[in-house]
Amino acid sequence: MERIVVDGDTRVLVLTGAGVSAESGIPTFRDANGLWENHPVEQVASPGGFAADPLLVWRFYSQRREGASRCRPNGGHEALAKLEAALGDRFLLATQNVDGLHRDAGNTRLVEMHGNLFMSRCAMCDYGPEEDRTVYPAGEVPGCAACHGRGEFGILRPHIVWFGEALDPADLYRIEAFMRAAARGRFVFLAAGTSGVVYPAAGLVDRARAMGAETWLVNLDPPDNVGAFEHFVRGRSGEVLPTLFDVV
Ligand code: BV8
Repeated sequence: MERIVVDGDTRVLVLTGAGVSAESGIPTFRDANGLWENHPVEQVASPGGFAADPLLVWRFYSQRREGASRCRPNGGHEALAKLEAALGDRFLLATQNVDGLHRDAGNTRLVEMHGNLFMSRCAMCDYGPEEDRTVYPAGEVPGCAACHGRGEFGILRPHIVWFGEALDPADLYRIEAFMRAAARGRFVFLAAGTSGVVYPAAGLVDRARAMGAETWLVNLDPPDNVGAFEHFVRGRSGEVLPTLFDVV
């Protein structure tokens, strides 16, 4: 297997998707019987879907909270935490995953581009985002205590970026700033476990390549955008990532 040699002048930006958590037991989105199989995206992961049926959306996210709370990081998560420990500020991890497993594995130089399953905020006022690991029973939509304290009616929503919602500009700025610094030396961009379908995350490889990055993809099978990468390592990220890097 090809390996990525990382010397003192190399900065590494990693983008992960649902495939990195698959070996921890978290269902992916687009594989057969994936998460979206049972629910049309618009219904459970869009502002319109939440406005139309907050009960259904909270049931969908409560089920995912319940499932994810039983899952642990796998060898792929651990390899990325080890790489951050070796590289320090020459490493940044941008994840599309909302399961929190990169945090559990020890990554701190982490951008959770699509939010976090275990955080909630008020859909009406500026309360939150706060940690919230509650699995709400079917038929219950959590209210916002801050709103209620003012005699208003507000409900909580998952702190997740839904389709049609903008990502946090501060997150995008942090990734861009890292890429610009990386472009001044040797810049390695690695994507792992992602079908490269969802933007703007899927556009990162194009931006990195335009800035001179060496581009790598680790994926179970070649996604539609495999051609955007110079190197493609086919396999399970939990098996490939632990031996992919040679830090010199
Ligand atoms: C926005 C939270 C604008 C929900 C998610 C161009 C530019 C900008 C936007 C767009 C654009 N074109 C279209 C859009 C709109 C849209 C979009 O991209 N749509 C797609 C479907 C075409 N984008 C948006 O709406 C974004 N917002 O751009 O807003 C804007 C600007 C200003 C003002 C207002 C609006 C928001 C996107 C975020 C959506 N939220 N998640 C939730 O999680 O509940 S996206 C969702 O898909 C997940 O986060 C997931 O991570 C993400 C991507 O999926 P993947 O992670 O890649 O997972 P997938 O299952 O697809 O693939 C897994 C891969 O792993 C597979 O290839 C499989 O083979 C592989 N694999 C499996 N096992 C393993 C493995 N690989 C290795 N090892 C294994 N063991």
